[in-house]
Amino acid sequence: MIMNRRQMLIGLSAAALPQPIRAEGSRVILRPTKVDMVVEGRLIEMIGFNNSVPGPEIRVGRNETLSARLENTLEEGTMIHWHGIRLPNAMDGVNVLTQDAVIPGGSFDYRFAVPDAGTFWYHSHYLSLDQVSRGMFGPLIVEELDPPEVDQDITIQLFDILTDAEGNFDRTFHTSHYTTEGRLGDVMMAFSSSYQTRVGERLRLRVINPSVDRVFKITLQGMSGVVVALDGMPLVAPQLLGDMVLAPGQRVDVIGDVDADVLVLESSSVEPLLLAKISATGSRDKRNAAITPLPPNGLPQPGRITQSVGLVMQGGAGGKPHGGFGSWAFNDVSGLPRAPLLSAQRGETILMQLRNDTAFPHGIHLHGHHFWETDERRAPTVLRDTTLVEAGETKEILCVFDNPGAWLIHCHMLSHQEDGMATWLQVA
Ligand SMILES: [Cu+2]
Repeated sequence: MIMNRRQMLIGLSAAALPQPIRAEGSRVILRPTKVDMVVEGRLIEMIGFNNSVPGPEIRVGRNETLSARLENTLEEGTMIHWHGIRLPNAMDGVNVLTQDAVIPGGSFDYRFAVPDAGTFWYHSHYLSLDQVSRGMFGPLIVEELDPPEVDQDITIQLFDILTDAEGNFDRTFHTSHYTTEGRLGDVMMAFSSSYQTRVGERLRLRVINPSVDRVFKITLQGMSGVVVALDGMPLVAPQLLGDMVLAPGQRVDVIGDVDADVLVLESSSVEPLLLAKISATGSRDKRNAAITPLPPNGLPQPGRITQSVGLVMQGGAGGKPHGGFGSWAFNDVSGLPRAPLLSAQRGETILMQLRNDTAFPHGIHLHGHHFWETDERRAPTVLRDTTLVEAGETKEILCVFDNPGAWLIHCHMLSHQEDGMATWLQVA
């Protein structure tokens, strides 16, 4: 569903997304193709998996094996990264570090077990600023063995598109895209897997931000409930639903009861924008059962800290000079250095100090693992795979590096990643 600012305020028309694909026991085929989308009344040429932007929602049960073949019918290389999944390194879909690009006409078989239930997503990790902005992403939902009782389990994907003066997809790149917040689109949107509900229904909303650079601030109206998971990982204590800030790559799971039409609002500016409306028609008896925490995924708890590593974000407009060749750098290096940022023995707990020495926020994403955010006493708080570090802010995270391989850590503002904000680490 695409709307411009005016349409968003006066009414919404829902476009049907493809039916979810169940992945147990059969191979999923993902084929990127050209897709025409209607944006502000004009056809825009995008690229989507299986003729759809977003790509089909893949659903699979926890501990099952996901088997997916990427068939590249594009005239350019590509590959798929499975964001947030703790998978074998060779399946991670990262250019150079874990695989070569799948060439036009080529294919690649991804096959891995999914150890954690939760809300994940997949996207191109090749020329990703360009390919993700053109639509190469989709949800990957790993279902609990005993899912919470809800009337609907709805996926909401936030996105934006940059258009030019004629309203066509703008593929030109300006220096300012790389040195500021990124290549923000002028048309914001949300794709919901359902647009109908009833007063009294209990909904699970899985909100995903696959946009390339935009930090969304989302307010939900018309329902009351709790946040039950962040980046796919259940919260021990669900948090009362309030404004939700999602950096690119992040996810928030909400369970709540419907009081009226459910409005998904972007509330960064004074005048909130309506991104999606799930209309309440009719009603059902409200559920009396309390909303309980989701079952934990059982990730290892942090142990004694054996290494402390600093990661300093540098560069951008107004930033101090640094030693890297790009607009952005980590620790004075732009792009992947020959030596890893850190080498960990399997099972080590490492403290990483993420220091944002720039004038812009960054969403730092670690591959192959989740990590703990910490409080002032360095006690672990919540598990994430992507954390938003505001301008001037320093965050300390704790990670148990128990997944062997060469793993990328980068800014998920893909303009920043492309212009230097990426490095890697080695787990033996
Ligand atoms: Cu960044």
